[in-house]
Amino acid sequence: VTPAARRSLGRVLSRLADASVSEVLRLPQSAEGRCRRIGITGPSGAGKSTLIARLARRRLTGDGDLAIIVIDPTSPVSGGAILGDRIRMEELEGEERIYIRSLASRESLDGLADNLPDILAALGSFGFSEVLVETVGAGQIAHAIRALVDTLLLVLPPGAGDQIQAMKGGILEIADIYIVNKSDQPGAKELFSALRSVLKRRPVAAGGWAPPIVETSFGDDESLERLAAEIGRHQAWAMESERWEAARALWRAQHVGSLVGRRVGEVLRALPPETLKQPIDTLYRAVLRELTEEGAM
Ligand SMILES: Nc1nc2c(ncn2[C@@H]2O[C@H](COP(=O)(O)OP(=O)(O)OP(=O)(O)O)[C@@H](O)[C@H]2O)c(=O)[nH]1
Ligand SMILES: [Mg+2]
Repeated sequence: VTPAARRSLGRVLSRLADASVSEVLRLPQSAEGRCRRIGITGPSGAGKSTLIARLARRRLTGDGDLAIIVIDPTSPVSGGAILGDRIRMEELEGEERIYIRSLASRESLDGLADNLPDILAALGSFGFSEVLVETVGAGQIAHAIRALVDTLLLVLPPGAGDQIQAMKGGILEIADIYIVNKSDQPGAKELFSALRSVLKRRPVAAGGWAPPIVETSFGDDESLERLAAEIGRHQAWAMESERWEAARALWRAQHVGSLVGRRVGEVLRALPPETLKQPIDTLYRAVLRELTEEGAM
């Protein structure tokens, strides 16, 4: 990322944060499909940011630059600055080929930023070859990010064994790589076994992906190499199966769904207050009419 590209990207992303739907649609849309997306999710304090900081340089392959998006449930708007040690990525500051941006999730329902699909698409059209997206949480948030990435990593700290038992039906269905992080701490082995016994029960179709469990810790470089390699292996598998194209189709569906939802909000807010006294079916048709006229233009 050249300094000029960094500045123009910063401007585009800031503009997207408050853009109307029609402004989003006017932005250049190209080449987003080549960008590989990796989601990193897990409970607060699991060590996700530390892990990303150590992993990032190892994911700089020959074909382009890397972007890191941190969805922050607490901060208002960071203006794209690195949030000091809150996101623990100081060691990447000054790395020319890595772009870091944090986004506020604000009150968005799914725990992601409302405009995340726009941001991810914009990063693709700026030519990034890979994006890492950090989100806090499991459950619903993991499901929401699943639909926007190629590869989903679930990061768990030792002591999460009980949670595993509770979550097995949900989150344990959707990650592509499970990470037992902070493996220097007591409880890592137990967590590993708990995960393994749950994952063993999950059938893998022929030619399908059997999610690996990787033990990592910030002081163990070799563990980070292993993780980087597992991500590469998953991407290679996805590209050879239908998964790659299916993921991109799902991204576009999510993106359009998010734009239509926001547009409906815009239309409703622009209605004269007395219109809202009409029955629901009348209102519904009024909103559809508005959207249809727009679509016909
Ligand atoms: N012992 C040990 N501590 C670690 C390791 N990785 C991270 N930590 C520590 O765990 C704490 C949380 O790390 P973060 O990287 O901020 O965790 P996070 O998952 O990004 O946290 P949130 O963004 O708040 O959800 C910090 O004090 C880290 O120094 C590790 O491998 N071993
Ligand atoms: Mg973090």
